Amino acid sequence: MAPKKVVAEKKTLLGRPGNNLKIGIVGVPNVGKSTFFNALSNTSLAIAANYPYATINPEEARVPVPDSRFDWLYETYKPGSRIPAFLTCIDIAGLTAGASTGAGLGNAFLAHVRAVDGIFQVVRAFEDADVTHVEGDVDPTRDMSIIQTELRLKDIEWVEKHLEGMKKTGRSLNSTSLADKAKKEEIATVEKILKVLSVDEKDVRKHDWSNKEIDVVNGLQLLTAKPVTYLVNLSERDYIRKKNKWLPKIKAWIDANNPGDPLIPFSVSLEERLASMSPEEKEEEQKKIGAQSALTKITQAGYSSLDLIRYFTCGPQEVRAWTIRKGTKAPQAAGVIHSDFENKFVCGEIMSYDDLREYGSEAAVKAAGKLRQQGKPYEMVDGDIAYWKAGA
Ligand SMILES: Nc1nc2c(ncn2[C@@H]2O[C@H](COP(=O)(O)OP(=O)(O)OP(=O)(O)O)[C@@H](O)[C@H]2O)c(=O)[nH]1
Ligand SMILES: [Mg+2]
Repeated sequence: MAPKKVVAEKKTLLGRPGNNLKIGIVGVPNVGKSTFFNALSNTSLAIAANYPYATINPEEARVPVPDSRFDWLYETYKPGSRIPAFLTCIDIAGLTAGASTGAGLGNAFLAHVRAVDGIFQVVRAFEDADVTHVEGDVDPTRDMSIIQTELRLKDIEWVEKHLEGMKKTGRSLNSTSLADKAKKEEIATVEKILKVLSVDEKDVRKHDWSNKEIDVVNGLQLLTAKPVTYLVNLSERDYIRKKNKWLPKIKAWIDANNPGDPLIPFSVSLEERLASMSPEEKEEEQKKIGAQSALTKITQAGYSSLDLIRYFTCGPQEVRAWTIRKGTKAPQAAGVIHSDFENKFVCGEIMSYDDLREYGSEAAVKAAGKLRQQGKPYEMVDGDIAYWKAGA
């Protein structure tokens, strides 16, 4: 008998489905969130002439995500216009201890966090007597614990409420009908989520869920299910010399509490300074101080934390990057450009960026048989270059 073919199950992504994802800037008060946000949106405003909608409203900015592949395509096609991939960032007010029970801007804050898909958590590791710390002194890991506790408490409250409701309507469930069986399974998963949060004291995203469970987790839109990128705000001096007394402790805290979450040291005051300069001045300043702005690294990390990838459309008029979620199929990827492309999808002519790089021109890629027609089941790969064909 032939061995049974084992097909690895494709992991469902945590989080809301869709391609239009947002990242929120979160932290305790006065750690430099808005200053960082302004540096980010200045960066997008500085090139706003080229790209529409850099700033959507004062708290929301679309920040270009640098990509060397995109730059190369632009140099190669020399189109009239270029539109890179964007990361939508949202500035959120500071979170204080007790927010989950309504302290400070408590519930409003948590509603804002619920509305984003990922978190940039700004952690203050700079000393400045002029900048008040709500907790009295600078202590980054205490601040990280505060945020984690508040988000977790809110999740616990949310899940408990949900569970209560489910159990109430579930009383009459019997095991014979399929729908009732599914309902029971769902209750069991919600109970497990509650256990992970309250007994294991883990963030939801740190548990290895099955696909079936992920469907339930995603339905609940939990705060601790959202990916977190820790941005540690250092003084300019510490950032330049790559040394800070808190950094080892912060690393250890992440390893102990949320292993694997990315940590990026940066300096908000340096970014603020650089953001106000012309590109030439900025280049010169970075050379002079011997350190680079961390914004590129930060936006790239935020983008990939949301499981976003991009494909390109290239031509003499425009080179453009389109943001999609990992695992997106060709018709939905085409639909990002226009819903007609999805509804009347015929096929895509697709080549990989690497092949174009290797063969040097579209014609050469085609001659090598590497420009392929892809149908509806095709799953997009990061860096694909696509021409869509849609019916009339
Ligand atoms: N020394 C120093 N001061 C900073 C830095 N970042 C921000 N500040 C100052 O800290 C104060 C608060 O900065 P914001 O960016 O408004 O802080 P925030 O985190 O948005 O604060 P809330 O919105 O109130 O939670 C301002 O006076 C900033 O000038 C930094 O990197 N170094
Ligand atoms: Mg602020």
